[in-house]
This record gives sequence, structure tokens and C-alpha cells, in this order.
Amino acid sequence: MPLKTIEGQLNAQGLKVAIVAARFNDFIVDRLISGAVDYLVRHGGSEENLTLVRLPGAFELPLAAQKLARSGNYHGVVVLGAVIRGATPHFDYVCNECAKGVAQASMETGVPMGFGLLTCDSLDQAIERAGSKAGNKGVEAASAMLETIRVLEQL
Ligand code: INI
Repeated sequence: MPLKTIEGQLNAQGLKVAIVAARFNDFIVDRLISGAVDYLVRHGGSEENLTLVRLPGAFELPLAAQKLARSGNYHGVVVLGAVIRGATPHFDYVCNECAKGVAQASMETGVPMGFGLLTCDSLDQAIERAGSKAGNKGVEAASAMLETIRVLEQL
């Protein structure tokens, strides 16, 4: 007997998406934004249906993501930022709060959110993940959000 399987088509046509991005480390985050936009447009989305919201840092991203999701105006949200470890434990607080907040906002609103927060030990690691050696995590976050939207439509 064939296994009943539900999967999402990677088709962004007609989807309204908010991209919530930090200004901190903007030279990295801008690459993540470009990757996410390029991915969505190449998968049938249109730039008119995309809204970019900029916030100071990763810590501020979840609240904006939650408000956008609650508005009912978006099928999904892509959260983008880059946290690079410094000499103090600040890194851990910012990363943890952002991850926790985005997960909570997505669960609470039922709106799929792609989590594209780089959490790196060095600038080199961030560069590698923003469109070079290790791919582009903005693309991955947009793809994960898109797939989740299309799966949830069928559940
Ligand atoms: N925010 C980031 O997005 N990335 C970082 O690397 C970072 N560091 O290292 O401090 C960072 N801090 C700012 C934080 O997100 C808040 O904007 C700030 O604490 C004000 O609330």
C-alpha cells in the first residue's frame, strides 16, 4: 500500500511574505535579504507581494514578526539577522531570545516563519553563510517558510 505523503510544492505564486531583518551587521544581513528575495521571485513570487521590515538587532525581530503575523496580511514571515560572538555572553542572550521569540510567535499565530538568524563565532563564518562557501541562509529560510506554508495548506 502506498504511503500517504503530504508535501509542499515550492511555488510562491500569490503569496504575501514579510521579511523582517536586523540592521546590525547589515553588510551580512543585506546578503541574506537578497538571497531570500531572489529565491521567492525565482519560485513564482512577485516583489509587489514582499514587504521588508528593518529592526535594530536580532533581539527586536520576534516582536515585529509576531505583529506582522497577527495582522493577517501575510502568508509567511522570513526572519533574518546575524549575531557574531564577542567577548561577553551578550551573544547567547540575543540568539536565545530571538530563536525563542520567533518560535513562540509562529506557534501562537499559526503563521509559518523561516528562521534565518546566523549565529557565528567569527565574521568569516558569517560571510561563508551569506552567499559564499556555505550557501545563503536567507535562501534556506525563505525555502523553509515556503515549504511549510504549502504543507500547512493541506493539513
Ligand atoms: N544584534 C544583532 O543582530 N547581531 C549582533 O551580533 C549583536 N551583538 O553582537 O550585540 C546584536 N546586538 C543588538 C541586539 O540585537 C539589540 O538590538 C540591542 O541589545 C538593543 O535592544
